[in-house]
Amino acid sequence: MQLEELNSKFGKTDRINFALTPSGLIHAKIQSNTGSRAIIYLYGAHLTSWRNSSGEEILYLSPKAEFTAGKAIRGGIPVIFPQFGPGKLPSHGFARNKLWRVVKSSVTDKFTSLTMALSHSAELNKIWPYKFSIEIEVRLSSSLTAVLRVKNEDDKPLEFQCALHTYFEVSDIQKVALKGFSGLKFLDNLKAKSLGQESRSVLTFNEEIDRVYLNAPNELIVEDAGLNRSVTIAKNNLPDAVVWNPWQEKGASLADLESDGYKKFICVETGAIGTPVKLLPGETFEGWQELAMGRLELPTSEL
Ligand code: TA6
Repeated sequence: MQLEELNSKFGKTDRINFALTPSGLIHAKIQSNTGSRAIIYLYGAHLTSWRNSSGEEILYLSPKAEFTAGKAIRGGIPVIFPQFGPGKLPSHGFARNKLWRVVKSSVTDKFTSLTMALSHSAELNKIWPYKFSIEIEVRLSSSLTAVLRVKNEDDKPLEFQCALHTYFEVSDIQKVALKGFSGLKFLDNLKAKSLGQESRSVLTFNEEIDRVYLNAPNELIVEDAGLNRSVTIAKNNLPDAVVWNPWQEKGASLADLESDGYKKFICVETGAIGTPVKLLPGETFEGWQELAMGRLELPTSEL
């Protein structure tokens, strides 16, 4: 669908606007009634920016991110489907590297929402022979919600993994603390997916981490002492939470990450990974995450 048609069908005055970017990709700029803003590309249905009403950016987007077909945008919230990590399909599946279509937009006094969808096709059938549709609904108010829905359009069972691979911008990775992971079992991608158990009540970082925490609580917290900022992650039906930072050596090996870029983000990714989702013909999966930004409770000594 061309730009003019997108804006005439789904644009909403100053709340939802589609534009062509220098890379040739189209994105939507959306704004809530509270003044928060977000940017979502049709490519990958990829959220690349979320700013609160004060204009503070909360997601990390690499300055070296590539906006070219076939390459995932480094940062923001890549949509991971139907496979997490390496496997029969290219790593992290195909959804983040495909052009999605806009299917719905709405503006209410509570939020601005935009829904994009991707369906099975002859091209995809060659690598993943299942009839499906996936959609992501982004809802922006003072918080940012992403709802994932997958429908089995086939006459046989459908099995998949999915995740919202969120990159949070931070002041310095060594000033970040994550809460909600205490006691969780995890698959350690740095040790051939060996099973471990988290003993810490607060996760802090001084080396590479790449763990799929299984059956995580439906509320997790990202704290950044450098920005005096906390982001609460609420989730539903996305049981697992991946924590990833490549640290210096692996970070330097990523061509689309700035040098020392590892210092500026932490990935906390909600998803259904440890136990793939199974849908019978006609069944639909729905999972969502809601991100809400707040300020850290300053210790009384600093008040
Ligand atoms: O976030 C977990 C992870 O699977 C890591 O192992 C790392 O590969 C990361 O995703 C980024 O993957 P990408 O394919 O986007 O470079």
